[in-house]
Amino acid sequence: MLNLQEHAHRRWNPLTGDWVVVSPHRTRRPWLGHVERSSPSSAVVYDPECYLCPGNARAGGARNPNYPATFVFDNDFAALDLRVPQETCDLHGRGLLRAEGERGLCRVVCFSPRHDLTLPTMTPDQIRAVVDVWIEQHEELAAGDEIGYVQIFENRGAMMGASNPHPHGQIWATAHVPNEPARETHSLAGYLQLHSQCLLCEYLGLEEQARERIVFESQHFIALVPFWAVWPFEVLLLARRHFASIQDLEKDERSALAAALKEITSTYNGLFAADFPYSMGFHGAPADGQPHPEGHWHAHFYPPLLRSATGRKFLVGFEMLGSPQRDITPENAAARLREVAARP
Ligand code: H2U
Ligand code: ZN
Repeated sequence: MLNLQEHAHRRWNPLTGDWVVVSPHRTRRPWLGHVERSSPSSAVVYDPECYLCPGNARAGGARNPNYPATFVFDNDFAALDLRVPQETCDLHGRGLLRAEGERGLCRVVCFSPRHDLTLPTMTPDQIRAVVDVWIEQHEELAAGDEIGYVQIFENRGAMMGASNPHPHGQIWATAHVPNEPARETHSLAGYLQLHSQCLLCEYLGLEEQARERIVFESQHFIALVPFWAVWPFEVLLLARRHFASIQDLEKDERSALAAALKEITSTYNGLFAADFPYSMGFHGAPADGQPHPEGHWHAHFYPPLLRSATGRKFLVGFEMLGSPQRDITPENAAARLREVAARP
């Protein structure tokens, strides 16, 4: 009989339709990597060289105000703008070389004026202010006629491409729905049509029964290592209530989200006693003005670390050319995170 803690197998991601190969027996193989110390987090409250600190100059001549809490600005090196022609083209007319103009906006969100803070070291109230800014930004950007999706995210740590330790995230608002939320929306809509149920509400219920992959729970949120996780310590943060957009978060849910973000990032930092890099972001319904009964708002955390503060997982070789693969099972990863989360 197939034993998911022992035999090689593949697991299906119902949100994307992808498969991930799991090889639990390989965790017993000898490992030749070694544990190094990671660079300590920034100790200075203000860095005169930082382009995100209050009062400092940014590239392109703008200067940041002396902001007391959060600060949002248009990215000086925006990948997208609103002026491109909304045209499609099909080079040679064979349907193979297709392209279309992509309009959009890119913003940077400073979470705090303090250069040395991070989500795990900010207070829940300070993070709540960031949640409020994300909601305001989503409201403003999603209301734009030309915007079809608003992607809020944070890259943390040089390993994940963050350019600066100053606590900040980004928002990209695009005319088209990007690949990942488009696939999720398609799967969620298909499931609703077939089962008259929300895929993620059902999944949440199954995880509550199984209790194998939960990292922590609160009144409004549940954080778990999904059954189909690709990254070793990937976390899916699910809202308990069924709603489609970050704009639907009620007051107590906003505070609960702030608390959950602090909990997840603190747990990550506790795992290898070091600053834990990750990309995190929110998925909700497209901003197309349509009702999205299938949408169930959630956050994904994709951290690259595997064995230590410097030992990362690479998605190369078979993973680039075939399917993603993992050794440590999601159940095992959840147990390790749960242990850290439970520490006083
Ligand atoms: P990341 O650390 O996630 O790369 O985000 C920082 C963003 O800040 C990055 O997208 C922008 C970069 O384009 N930036 C400015 O808008 N102005 C600057 O003066 C430097 C960096
Ligand atoms: Zn700074």
